Amino acid sequence: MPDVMIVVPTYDEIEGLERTVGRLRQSVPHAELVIIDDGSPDGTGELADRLAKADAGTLVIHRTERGYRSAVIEGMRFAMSRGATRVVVTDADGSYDADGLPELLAVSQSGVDLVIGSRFVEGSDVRNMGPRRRWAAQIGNAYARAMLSTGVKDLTSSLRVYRTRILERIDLDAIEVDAYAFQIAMAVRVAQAGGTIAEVPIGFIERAVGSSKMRVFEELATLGAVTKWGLSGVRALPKPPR
Ligand SMILES: Nc1nc2c(ncn2[C@@H]2O[C@H](COP(=O)(O)OP(=O)(O)O)[C@@H](O)[C@H]2O)c(=O)[nH]1
Ligand SMILES: [Mg+2]
Repeated sequence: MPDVMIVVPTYDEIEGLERTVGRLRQSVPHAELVIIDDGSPDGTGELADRLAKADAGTLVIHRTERGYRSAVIEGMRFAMSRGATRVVVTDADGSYDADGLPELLAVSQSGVDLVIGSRFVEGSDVRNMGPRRRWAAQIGNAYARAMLSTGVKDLTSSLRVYRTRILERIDLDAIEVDAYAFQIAMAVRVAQAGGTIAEVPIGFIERAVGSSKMRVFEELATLGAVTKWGLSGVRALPKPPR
């Protein structure tokens, strides 16, 4: 039974998946890794099957439905069903440097409920992120910080380590938003469940292969969701890590 489960949602990631999985497995060999593929037309699912066949620590879930949020939640539930105490979620494109994962896991091990691999704290190393995406992420994060009264600098990072004990206390089905807003909603839920949140600086190199599945729509939807939450009094005030 693995203590740590790494969840990698994929949609059309045939170019980067093998390298990303290899780096994650190397960085944290004691963890299991599950790829959640939503019937990618480019053959990512078949590649995932080949990777799983070659490595007992790599697993695959094929889904017929499509969606980032539902894929991540399915991965979280799978991890919990296998008895993991920590769930890592990360992208298949390799943009979040897998070398930083052991440090995130060490912070998680010390008892922090949500550890965020942060692009926007001192010590982070962000490369190749075009000015538009960087600007959108920074403005979006500053707005969410102000609206939700939180000090978390990178609420939209998709490299995270959750303790399953906090996930068990969150009604995951009640989350209706997807993509970046889902990341923010999860931080809010962790805080509301009485959880602790810490940020650890990471290396981030914007994807060099394949293309982003997120659109301007997701950015605008995130601003809309944050505005709605902020005005209705939703706050993300995590307990500081001890
Ligand atoms: N299973 C699944 N994975 C998805 C879906 N949409 C995006 N992803 C994956 O989620 C991760 C983040 O998406 P990405 O396009 O890199 O977002 P960005 O980093 O914000 O540009 C990648 O591994 C994608 O392949 C989806 O609908 N289903
Ligand atoms: Mg990405």
